[in-house]
Amino acid sequence: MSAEDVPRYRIQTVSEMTGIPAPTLRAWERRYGVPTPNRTGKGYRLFSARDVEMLARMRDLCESGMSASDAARLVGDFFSPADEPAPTPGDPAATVSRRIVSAVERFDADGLDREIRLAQTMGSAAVIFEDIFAPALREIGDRWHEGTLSVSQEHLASEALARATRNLLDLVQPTSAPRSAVLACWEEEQHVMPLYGIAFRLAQWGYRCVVLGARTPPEAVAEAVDRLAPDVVGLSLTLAPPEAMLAEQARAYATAAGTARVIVGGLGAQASQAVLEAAGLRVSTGDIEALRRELATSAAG
Ligand code: B12
Repeated sequence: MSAEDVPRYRIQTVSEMTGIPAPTLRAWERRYGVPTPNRTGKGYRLFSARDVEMLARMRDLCESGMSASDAARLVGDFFSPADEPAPTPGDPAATVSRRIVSAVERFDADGLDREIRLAQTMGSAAVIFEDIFAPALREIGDRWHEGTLSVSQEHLASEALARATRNLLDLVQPTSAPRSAVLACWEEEQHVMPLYGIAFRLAQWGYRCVVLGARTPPEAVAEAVDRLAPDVVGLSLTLAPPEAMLAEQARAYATAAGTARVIVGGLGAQASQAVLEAAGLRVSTGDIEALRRELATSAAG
């Protein structure tokens, strides 16, 4: 028996550790068998560390709006995996990220959904995206680029992760926020996931984000700015076009944004900083703390 499975905690202790009332703990065991703790000779429940972890996950899922029966099924599946790799000790986010990749390798669509739903309980939305979804996306995409994962596997993963990311953003978006942002990909840009990475950060800083998505030309940005009057326009550029075309497009985006503050980020933006700045656009170097400070200053000013 591993240390995690040793029965040690009485029900009151577990209730204090997890914040779950003791009657709820008994009800979850009775209704769903989640978890099924050992009993002492006198019949008192004794929970293991694994049981406590299971309960904490169950609590998080219920708090995020899932029904107790769905949460129990998910938690039960995760803690008794059949043919899936066991979680390895160490960083839990990295472990779940690897399990997402591994589900894609097996083309296990249900397993992929389970891992993604579990990931959604593992911290703030920005952390879930940056520490779990983005590393999985990068690895899956890189393996597709090098030919060790098929187009079909890449699509399976991109679609599932994109759906989960959008749902997560809907959940965490502030509703009546004092500030707003319009986020869009540069003309011809298809890498849309980086936009969501920045949306989670902006949501955390109190911005309501409208995501226009892939391939958004300056005219479309202009219309959104006109209708929504955002404080910030965030543009994502991964693959930059040739320099002369980029400079022309950059000027068009600067005009389209009007008085809103424009920030361009992404791999392509960093590589073309001088051209973009010459057109009056501000380039994010990827230092998220610097961006937070900069936006806070401009919002105050
Ligand atoms: C997934 C992926 C795809 C998917 C995209 C799915 C989708 N709907 O988004 C698909 C399969 C469609 C794809 C297609 C292509 N891809 Co691709 N793709 C990737 C991959 C693996 C991951 C990209 C990603 O989602 N990263 C996750 C995000 C969260 O991270 P990020 O990009 O670093 O973004 C962060 C910051 O840059 C910053 N940021 C980004 N934007 C902004 C904006 C603002 C305002 C701010 C403040 C910050 C900010 O914040 C983000 C969050 O932390 C990368 C390789 C990699 N390891 O990154 C290649 C990569 C980007 N792709 C590449 C290429 C070449 C292509 C294709 C041309 C391949 C082809 N031959 O068809 C096409 C082109 C599509 C196009 N015209 O846009 C190259 C680009 C090389 C380059 N820069 O010159 C890369 C680097 C792969 C490589 N090693 O060669 N790709």
